Amino acid sequence: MNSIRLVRTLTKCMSVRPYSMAPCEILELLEAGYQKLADSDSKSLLKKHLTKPIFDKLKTKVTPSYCSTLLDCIQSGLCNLDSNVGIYAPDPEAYQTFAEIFDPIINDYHKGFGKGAKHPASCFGYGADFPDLDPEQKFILSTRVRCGRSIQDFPFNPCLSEDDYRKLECMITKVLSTLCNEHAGKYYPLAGMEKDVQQKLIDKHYLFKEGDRFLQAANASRFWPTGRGIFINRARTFLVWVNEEDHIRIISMERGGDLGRVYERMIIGLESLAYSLKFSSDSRLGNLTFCPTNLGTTIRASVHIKLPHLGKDRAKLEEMAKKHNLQVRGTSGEHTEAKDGVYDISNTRRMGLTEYQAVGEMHKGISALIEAECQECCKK
Ligand code: ADP
Ligand code: DAR
Repeated sequence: MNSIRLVRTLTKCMSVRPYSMAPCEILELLEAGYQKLADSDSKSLLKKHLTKPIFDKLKTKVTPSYCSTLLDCIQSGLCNLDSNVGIYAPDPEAYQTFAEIFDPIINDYHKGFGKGAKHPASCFGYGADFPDLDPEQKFILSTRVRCGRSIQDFPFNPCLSEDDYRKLECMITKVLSTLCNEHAGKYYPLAGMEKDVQQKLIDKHYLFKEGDRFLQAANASRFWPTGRGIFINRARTFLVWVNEEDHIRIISMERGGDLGRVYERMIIGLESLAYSLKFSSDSRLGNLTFCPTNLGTTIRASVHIKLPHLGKDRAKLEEMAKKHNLQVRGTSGEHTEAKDGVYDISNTRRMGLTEYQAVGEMHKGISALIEAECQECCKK
């Protein structure tokens, strides 16, 4: 019965969405993938929350406008059992159509954003409220604040056509070319970029990595590198990623720990783009993004920091960071190891609180970690 229902539904969708496989294949892949996940020791939020009743209820559903399936949402988590989360939204409607699996994962990741919760209206506050975290420059190498935005009326990576990627790149780079003063800069398409130039930008932590297996398994890397690229201002303190994981990533970063100045620079850049582009948002979830971990404020404020004592044991550091709603990543970002004791530590929560509160939570947590490091140092 299920396969007949899915076949009927997907056959209607063929005009909207040229699937790469037949409906019955999709169902077979879902059933086999679910069983493999259920039998695994995966620690992903997908494994934790995708119960059999929820799976059976969702496996024949598709989103109304883009015909995205449950497989489109969870195939990355089925292929990568080491996923932390394991699910992405192939289009903005997926959060509604597949709410039974997205809502418990959102609630878990963002620490208590339950079904009845509503993301608050934007409130950025003032960067001046976040003084330099490390004025003596003893611990923090650099500070970065980023947010993401999706362009209204476009789906997310798995549903974008090659033409969509080109259209998005054209729309976004047209606005980027109007940025002025400190934010003025140049756009560098990934297509045609010399490999050594690309690697240098990645090594300097400006440009996104290529070949992220989680994004590839989510069908987020099709037509690569068409439509992808990076905008860089003259001082290399303001960057915009185009069509990596999200349509737009707006990034401010600089050496040292002056979180307030980095944050203010990101706000001004975002406001300049918001003046000319319409972003995709939801009254309950806030700003919509490809990954549910980035919904709401979409803000990740991070430091590259060396903590000689606390940093000796990553597991202990992660435990201490978690108490402050902070997340520890390696030196080259997510799913990487720390090199030379440099950790990327940032706020975990991005929704259910304002931008000002999310950055405040990071400022408070990093200050607490530096305080603990100094106490450890005095004991020795
Ligand atoms: P995001 O989700 O913010 O894109 P990633 O974990 O993919 O985060 O990191 C993207 C890039 O940004 C990586 O090269 C990472 O090393 C770099 N990065 C993150 N925080 C900082 C920081 N405070 N200073 C310098 N580079 C940073
Ligand atoms: N790698 C995926 C996504 C985790 C969140 N990070 C993002 N969206 N970049 C995982 O499930 O581990």
